[in-house]
Amino acid sequence: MKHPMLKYLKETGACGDRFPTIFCPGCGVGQALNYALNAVDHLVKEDGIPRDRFCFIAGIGCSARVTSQYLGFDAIWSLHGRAPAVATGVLLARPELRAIVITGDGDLSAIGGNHFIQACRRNLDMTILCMNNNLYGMTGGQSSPTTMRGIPSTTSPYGNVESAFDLCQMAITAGASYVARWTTAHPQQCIQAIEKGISKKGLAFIEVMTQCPTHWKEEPVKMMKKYRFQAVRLSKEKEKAALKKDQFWIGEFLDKGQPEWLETYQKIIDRFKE
Ligand SMILES: Cc1ncc(C[n+]2csc(CCOP(=O)(O)OP(=O)(O)O)c2C)c(N)n1
Ligand code: SF4
Ligand SMILES: [Mg+2]
Repeated sequence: MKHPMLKYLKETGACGDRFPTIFCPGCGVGQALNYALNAVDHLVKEDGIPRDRFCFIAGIGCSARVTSQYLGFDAIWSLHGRAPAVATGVLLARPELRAIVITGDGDLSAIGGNHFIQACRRNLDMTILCMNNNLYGMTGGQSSPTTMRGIPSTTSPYGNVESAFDLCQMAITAGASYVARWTTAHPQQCIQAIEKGISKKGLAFIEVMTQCPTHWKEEPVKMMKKYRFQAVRLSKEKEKAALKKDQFWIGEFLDKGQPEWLETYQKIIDRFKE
C-alpha cells in the first residue's frame, strides 16, 4: 500500500529523484513533514481548501530542504534565514494564499532571528513550522541558538558556554497569535497544532522538537523515548513547577485573537476607496 501522503510529494525533485531522500536514517525531519502534510490533507478534505492555495517557503538546512525538493506544492526555496521575509512578500502579493514556512532552529533563530521576530511583530497570516534539533544539522552539528548550555557540539567541544533561546517564548513576546511546541513523539498533537495554526488568522508558530541522530550520535528511537520523558505538558497546575534538568514544556502556549497585518491594511485601502 502506498503511503497516504505520497500524493503530496513530487515524482522527481529539483535535485533529482525523490527517493532515496537526502535525509539520514531515523531523522525526524520526515516525521515532522508527514505531520504537516496530514494537517494540510485535513484542510483540503474537510475545509475544502484547494491544494493550490498552499504555498511553502523555506530557507536553508536539512529541515528547510524538504520544501522545494520534495513537495508537490508551489514552493520557494529561499535564502538562509530569509523565509519569513519571503513569505511576507508572497502574502502582500497574494493574500489569499496559506503561506507555510518550513525552517530549522539555526535558520530561524540565528541568521534569521530578526526576520522571525519582525514577522511575529507584524502578525502576518502565516504559519511557521520550526523543526528544532538543537543544532545545525546540514553543516555538521555546530551549536545553534537553541543548543543547551553545557552541551558539547562540533563548535563547542568542551560544552556550549551560551544560553539557549526558548523559541516559543520569543514568538509570544514578539506578537504571534498562536504558539505551540510538541515533539516528533507526539504525532496527533503536532498534526492538530499545525492544522489549527494554518486556520488561525495571524502568525502561528509551531515548534517540533526533531531528532538528529547523526550529530547527537544516538539511536533515533532512544531519542524519541527521551523526548517522552523530557517533554512536560504545560497545565495550570504545573505552570509554577520547576522543570528538571533537560526537561522542557510542551503544549499550546498561546491562542489569541489580535489584528492581523493584511486585514488591517485592507481596511485602510477600503476606507480611502470610499
Ligand atoms: C548565508 C549562509 N550562511 C551560512 C550557510 C550555511 N548553512 C547552511 S544550513 C545552516 C544551518 C542550518 O541549521 P538549521 O536551520 O538548524 O537546520 P538543520 O540542518 O538543523 O535542519 C548553515 C549555517 C548558508 N547556506 N548561507
Ligand atoms: S544531519 Fe541530522 S537533521 Fe540532517 S538529515 Fe541527518 S539526521 Fe537529519
Ligand atoms: Mg537544526
